[in-house]
Amino acid sequence: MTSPLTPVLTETWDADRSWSLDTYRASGGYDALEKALGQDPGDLVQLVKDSGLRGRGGAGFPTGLKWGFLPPDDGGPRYLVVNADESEPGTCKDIPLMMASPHLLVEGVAITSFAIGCNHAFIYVRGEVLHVYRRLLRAVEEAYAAGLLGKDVLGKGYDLDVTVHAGAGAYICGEETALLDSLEGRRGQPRLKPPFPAVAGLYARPTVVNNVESIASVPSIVRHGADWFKGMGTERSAGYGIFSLSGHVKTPGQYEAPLGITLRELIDMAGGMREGHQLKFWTPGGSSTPLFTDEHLDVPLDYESVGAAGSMLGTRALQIFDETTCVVRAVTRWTEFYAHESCGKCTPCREGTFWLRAVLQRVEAGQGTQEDLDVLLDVCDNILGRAFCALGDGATSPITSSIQYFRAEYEAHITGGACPFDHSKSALFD
Ligand code: L3W
Repeated sequence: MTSPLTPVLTETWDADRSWSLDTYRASGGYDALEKALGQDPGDLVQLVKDSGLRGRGGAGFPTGLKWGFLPPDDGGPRYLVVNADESEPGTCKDIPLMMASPHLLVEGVAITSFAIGCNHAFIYVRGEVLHVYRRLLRAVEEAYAAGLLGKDVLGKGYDLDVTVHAGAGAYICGEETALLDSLEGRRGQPRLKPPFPAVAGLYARPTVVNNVESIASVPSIVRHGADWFKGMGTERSAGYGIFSLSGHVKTPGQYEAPLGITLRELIDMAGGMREGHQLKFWTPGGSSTPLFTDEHLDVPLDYESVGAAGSMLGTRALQIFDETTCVVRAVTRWTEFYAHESCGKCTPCREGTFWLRAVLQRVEAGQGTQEDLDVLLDVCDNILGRAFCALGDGATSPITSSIQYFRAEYEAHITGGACPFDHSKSALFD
């Protein structure tokens, strides 16, 4: 693991038994909780607002503002739910963070819960990653035993219970309201918004839902202050984040860096592209964000710049492909994923992803027609903005952007009657 520029979240990842309470405390772990418990909760919310921290799960919504949306205390329960259902293709930041430094998340949960007046927090972790679930359970157990959770946390008169919950492995449960339904014991499907979870969330009570990395960023903000955090990144995209680099780079992995860094700089940190190969296309934030090409190597990876260049920063899942990769094959694989994971609640996504998959499989196999490209764009147009949640829109992003940048490659499949690539050379979508 390399963390060349801002090793904050990843600071202790390489330490011996980095996941243990002893190691975490040796590097100042839980000092921020002690500091926070001596402050006014409202001041903590203001601190996070002032820091400019924006949600690290994909949408980039200001974290402090979200906390501030909770209605005034009515004496009933309010909840914090951590979205640890990392499933966006290419995204691999929350899982390594929870494996390497689970106490950073637990400390963030405790500080956030205190700030928003919550006495019961939940961490909803993706079902397939049993090892992460076990590691979190162990960390929570250690924290209870050390008086960092439970009754009278650190003797400051504040009570907090934390429940770690494993889902059953569905991409839709990363959508915050589907996650809440699943946590309540129902089939995970998105709810109509508004009301937003801040007003009516878990068990219809006020609930803050935040991504793992957002919550894990809170202890450092409490420790060092809002100005320190704002001093990194760009004016409107403050701070640092974990960029997951995968695919055709020499050293794939997690690179923690300030927002606003470019792919060119990150590829350098990752040792460059595979020897003798050039960048062809990449995803800035997972497969749900429009593709970029080698023209976009110098786009600053912050919310504004990536948006202005026609994509989304999303989860900072940088999947990198060189010229040996067939873009039609890559997009077909992603579309198979979306069709499989569509929850079926709304017609545009359920039916649309079914047909997108069928048409793409035909085109990829060299059995498509020119008309199929119009059909693909037309189906995408009928999903975009009409699906019940963001997952439908996300399914269209790789298709429309790849046709925009690589139409000739689609046409080569159609006119040549076969895929022109030798997939063994890319070795990513065999
Ligand atoms: C109260 C208002 N709260 C907005 C809250 C809302 C949510 C947050 C962002 O999609 C993206 C998506 C994927 N009062 C509010 C309010 N909120 N207005 O702010 O909301 P929103 O609707 O902008 O986004 P979202 O539905 O949370 C998330 C993209 O992330 N993505 C996918 C990520 C997938 C994972 C995963 O695998 N688990 O993270 C990748 O880029 O396309 O655009 O909390 O309640 N007036």
